[in-house]
Amino acid sequence: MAVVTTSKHNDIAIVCVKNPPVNALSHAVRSELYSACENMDGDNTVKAVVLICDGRTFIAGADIREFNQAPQEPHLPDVINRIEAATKPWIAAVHGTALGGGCEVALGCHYRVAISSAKFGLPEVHLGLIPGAGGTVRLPRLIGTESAIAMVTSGKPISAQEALEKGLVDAVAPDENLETFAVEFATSKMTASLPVAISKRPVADAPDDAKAQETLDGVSAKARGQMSPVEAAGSVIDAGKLDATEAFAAERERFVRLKESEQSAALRHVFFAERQTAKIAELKDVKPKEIEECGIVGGGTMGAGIAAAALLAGFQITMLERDTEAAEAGAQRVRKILDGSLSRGLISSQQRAAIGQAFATSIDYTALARCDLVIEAVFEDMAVKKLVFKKLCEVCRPDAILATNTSYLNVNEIAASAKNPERVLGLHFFSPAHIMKLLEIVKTDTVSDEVLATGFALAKKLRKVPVLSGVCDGFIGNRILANYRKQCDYMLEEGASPQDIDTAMRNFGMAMGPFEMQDMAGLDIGWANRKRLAPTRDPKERYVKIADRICELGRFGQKTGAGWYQYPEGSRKGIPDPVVEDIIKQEREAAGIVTRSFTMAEIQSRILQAMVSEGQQILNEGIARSAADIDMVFILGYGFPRWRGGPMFAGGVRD
Ligand code: 3H9
Repeated sequence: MAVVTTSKHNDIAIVCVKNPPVNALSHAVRSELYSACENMDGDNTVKAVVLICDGRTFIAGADIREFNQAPQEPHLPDVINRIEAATKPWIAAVHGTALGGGCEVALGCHYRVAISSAKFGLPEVHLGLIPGAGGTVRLPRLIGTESAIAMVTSGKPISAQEALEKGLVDAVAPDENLETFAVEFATSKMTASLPVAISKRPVADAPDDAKAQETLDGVSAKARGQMSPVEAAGSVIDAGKLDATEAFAAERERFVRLKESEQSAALRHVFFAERQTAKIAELKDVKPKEIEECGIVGGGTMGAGIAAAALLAGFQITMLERDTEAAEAGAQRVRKILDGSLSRGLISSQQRAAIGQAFATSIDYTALARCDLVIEAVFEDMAVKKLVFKKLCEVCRPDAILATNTSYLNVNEIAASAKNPERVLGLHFFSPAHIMKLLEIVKTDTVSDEVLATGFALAKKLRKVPVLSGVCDGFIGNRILANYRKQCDYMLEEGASPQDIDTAMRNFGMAMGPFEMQDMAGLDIGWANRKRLAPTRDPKERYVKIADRICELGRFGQKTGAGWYQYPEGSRKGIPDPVVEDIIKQEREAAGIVTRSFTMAEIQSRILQAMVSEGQQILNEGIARSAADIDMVFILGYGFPRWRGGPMFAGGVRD
């Protein structure tokens, strides 16, 4: 079946791409587009051409699945150059998202029109690539170097209105009737002479060497080890120095080199992994329950974050607290998040008002009687959780779904304490819950498929990435994290300092080092957890006491002004602390360890190995479905560098 079709509207030809789901530029699309171009040039009855797409979007880019195969002619740059060289005007008519190669095709056209909801972007950096079909050459010639660098390095799409203001788009349709608008536009241009091809125009604001270097340094610092943003900026800068032919060749060289890189392989893996986590074969035909009203038990940081996330996704929320004071404090937290969303322009004032109406607090469990779903986010203690579930079972409908947000505790045990345990599951959010994209969905032995499917449907509505986990201490994420930390503690005892380890892991690309991360999150949570596990810990297991001793001094991290580091009044930047150094020294002596120094690579490798071997264990036990799922947990929940593909991918374990 043809993926590119042509029809006529008087003198205007309409070339339409139809390659669902996102009109990616597969080999067939490229070939047929090239032929369409030849045909249009040869057809005397055609005076102008509208390039439009069927379905939900304009071309969303090259077909990423073809990147692992040998490239086939015609290559995309040749197709786009052919469009640019056409003898009659081509008008790209854009709806949805013109991304990557799709945006580059639009740049090869002589004009671009769009509907107001359309977006334009060059997101190749997120795949470890740069635009490879003239994007970095044409874009600065059209909208200037600074805007072009912003687009190619951030990968963030811009709106049709912004594209119009920057000169990327020539006209925005007043309504959704894109084809009619584009045909009218084409008719108005069909007798005019063709505009100078974008590639033949000069770059008006090409930076001098000093400015170019300053830009590259800034991009490099922000990229924290990822190559593609730096290469993308470099390619735009080159485009200002070279003529188009040389610039195309230089861009192509960078693109091909990056396509073969480990970073791009990792980011492509992540692209597909992120879309696989919600595809659970057993749930394919299971209809989720309808959820409208939700209850949240607990208005602390976690409960408030979950409440805000659910309110922003359109749910009705009742937040339960133990007394009016706590309820008001919880409500304040929720309001602060919602007001933040308003001030950042994420919601309108009307939406803010409507969300306010959908939110209530209560100190009486019976207020949750009508809820379709209740999520408890109370103190991390089995007895407390069971008590909450007991009360929920008394007041909630027998079919209401009951979820626990526990990060470590045995959800099977919690479910067993409930009436109708088939409706109980774990929904493990990550803090701040209104921002973090990860949601671990914990499957108990008793949960029904319908309830599990509802968990996945809920994640979709909340715009989170759900990852299915079995029941074990800490589920996928915190269980691996515990081993990550254990390895850090071993190295501490063997001679590395907290700063050595933090620096090594930041250089590895982690958002934060493990010790500074603990200081930020609070050391007391981990301490309580270690105490909980103490009675069942194997006495033969190596146990490092340094963290416990720090906690015994009331040093719980930033919130107490000291933890692994000390924090001078009002500062979030920790400085090394002699008290901690002393404790470490004493514990090393007590353990009879002869200390040695560690290289950064050794620290990174030991930590990665610890994560991979625990991940492997988790796979063997069937706690995680796939190595890719584990990768997503660490990238989305723990700041693992995306460009390394996640711990399993980086450690060579691939599904
Ligand atoms: C590029 O263009 C390089 C050029 O510069 C140079 C070349 C020489 N290819 O995300 P969704 C699949 S690099 C293949 O769930 P949404 C996706 O896997 C490319 N497949 O939908 C999924 O499959 P499945 C630059 C693709 O509505 C299905 O389509 N472009 C591609 O939430 C639906 O996707 C990009 O990086 C693709 N390019 O979001 C854009 N894109 O159903 C990448 C999607 O089997 N794409 N699929 O799981 C996106 O950002 C989003 O998909 C988009 C739609 C916003 C378009």
